Amino acid sequence: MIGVFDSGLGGLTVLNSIRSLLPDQALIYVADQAYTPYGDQSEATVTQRSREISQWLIEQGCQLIVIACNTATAIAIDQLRREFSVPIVGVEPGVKPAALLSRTRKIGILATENTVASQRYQRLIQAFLPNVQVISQGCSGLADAIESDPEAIPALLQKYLCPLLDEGVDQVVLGCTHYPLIRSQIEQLAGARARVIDTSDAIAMEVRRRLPAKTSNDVVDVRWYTTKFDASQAGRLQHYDQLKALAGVQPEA
Ligand code: DGN
Repeated sequence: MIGVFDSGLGGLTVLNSIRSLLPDQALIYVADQAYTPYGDQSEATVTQRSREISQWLIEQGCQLIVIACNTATAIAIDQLRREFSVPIVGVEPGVKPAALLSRTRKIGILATENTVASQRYQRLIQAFLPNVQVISQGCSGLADAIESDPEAIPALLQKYLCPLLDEGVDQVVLGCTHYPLIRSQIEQLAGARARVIDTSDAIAMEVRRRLPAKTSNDVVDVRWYTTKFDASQAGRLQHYDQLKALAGVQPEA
């Protein structure tokens, strides 16, 4: 069984890629919506939330954890790998494919402020300099808008994406797992000027590579949880039907 988590709905984009590649694996998804967006939380909070959720997923029987969040990967993955013995797969912006594909030698990266400020991210982009100019754009509020305020999305995209296009980037990397949920809006704005790069499928392949040979999948299904609950439900994770709908899963009969 594989455990996947994100601050909210964004990790569903990774979950869907894993389900397509590994349809025989049981999965548990946790949306930490009580603490979304991770992009605005302190490093200590993101690390603590990632630790608690990973612990809980392991207690449920998960043999591999996917941090389906660039922000939590950038901040917490090294620490979690020291603390837990199961394989932990993270996500990171697809700088490498973008650098390989770029003809203008200018690539743009959209991510949360926390990801862009992280040492891990800074190290990642250093590897491609000076061959490629990397323009990093922290997109404060965008993941939040995708989560709960879709009407705010067009203005935020104008603000964050248009300056990158005006600078001449020909690749736009989605460095936050929420952003593929609005891929069509991003592509529409980019038009023919830039290609949009998402790494969900590459992450799924990494999961397949790291999966222990023997995994327990007695019941192959996907279980969905959110940490956001009514006061009356305090202390319990609940199934969250909206997650199923957003993940493109038909409601059960
Ligand atoms: N989806 C997450 C990421 O990839 O960074 C976090 C978004 C957020 O919580 N702001």
